[in-house]
Amino acid sequence: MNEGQATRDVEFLRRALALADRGWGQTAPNPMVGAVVVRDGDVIGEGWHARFGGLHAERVAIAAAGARAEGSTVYVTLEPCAGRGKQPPCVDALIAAKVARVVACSADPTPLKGGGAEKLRAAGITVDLGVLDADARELNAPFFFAATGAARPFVSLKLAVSADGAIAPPSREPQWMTGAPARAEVHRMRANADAIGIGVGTAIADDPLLTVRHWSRPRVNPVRVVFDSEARLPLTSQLVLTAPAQPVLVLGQRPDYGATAALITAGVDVVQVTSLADALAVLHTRGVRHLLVEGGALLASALVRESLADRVIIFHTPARLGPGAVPAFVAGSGDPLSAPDRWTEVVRRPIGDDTLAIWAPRR
Ligand code: AOF
Ligand code: ZN
Repeated sequence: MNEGQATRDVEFLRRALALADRGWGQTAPNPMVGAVVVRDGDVIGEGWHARFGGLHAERVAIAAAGARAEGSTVYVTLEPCAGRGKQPPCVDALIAAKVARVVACSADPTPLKGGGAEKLRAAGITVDLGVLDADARELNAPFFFAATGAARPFVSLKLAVSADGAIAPPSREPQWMTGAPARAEVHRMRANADAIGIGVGTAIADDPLLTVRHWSRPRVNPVRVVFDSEARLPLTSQLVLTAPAQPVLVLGQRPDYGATAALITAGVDVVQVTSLADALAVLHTRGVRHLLVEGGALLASALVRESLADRVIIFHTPARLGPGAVPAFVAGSGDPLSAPDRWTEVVRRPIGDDTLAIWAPRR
């Protein structure tokens, strides 16, 4: 393959990744997938997997291209599927359309749908797999993690950190540190999670609602989870007051009997767990494949220490909180701020006046 071709492959797959992103919040537990049909250098069809259970990206893109798809190259962010699920195999549609070549980012890791590349090759279609593989896997990291058979959710840990490394002022008074663009990004991230978790200290200090706002509605609203050893979540908290309309789950290790009864009466689900790892296992049995944890320092530190954080998402703000402020992590946690050598930075970009950094553990 010549260099020009390789550059064009990357360009069209970047376009396909951008299309995949349009399924954000709508496809879980399926991945987001995008596809572009190209003939003689022109885009003649585009598509994406818009919603769980709905048409796959390639079928949408091929339908848009119509008869011109014959002899074309199809760029797709996931290996075209070989098996029947809610949708029929995409390989059948590609073979029927007589496309000449398929370029895909990542192999489909599922037993049901994997193996498409081989089937396409057997039908005489050229297949190139693995272009922009890392980008495509990052977009759907919780999906690829689930496909490894892990018995816990993929855990993203999000925090806003001041220029002096703290998450709250000495008073613990809740205080907005990040700008509006960063806040909107947090709501976008919430829309891609099955559950949003916080420690009870944060629930008491900040009294958050943990819903998706400032972003389009996800297909399924994330369940709100409080890691709350003794079931101290106040009955007057916003979480409890809104529990009848939108589920709240309290995971406690030694939940107080009376407090538990009162929370249950208020519509909160309370489950006794034996450890943090057990709490994650409970969430997994309830179908949570992606948990977004939003603090505080104790929960964040425990997740990092126990190697249960798959991404650490840090919004660095220019604000300073001064001496006595609450540090982002407990000393010795092995977090990306104090032990960056243990982490790989997968994203760093400005967002308004803040900087977004995303870290993945080196495992
Ligand atoms: C593709 N193109 O656009 C998507 C794929 O139940 P189904 O039939 O919708 O299958 C879902 C599975 O298919 C999903 O877990 C993943 O393995 C694959 N997703 N494959 O060829 C697509 N969304
Ligand atoms: Zn498919």
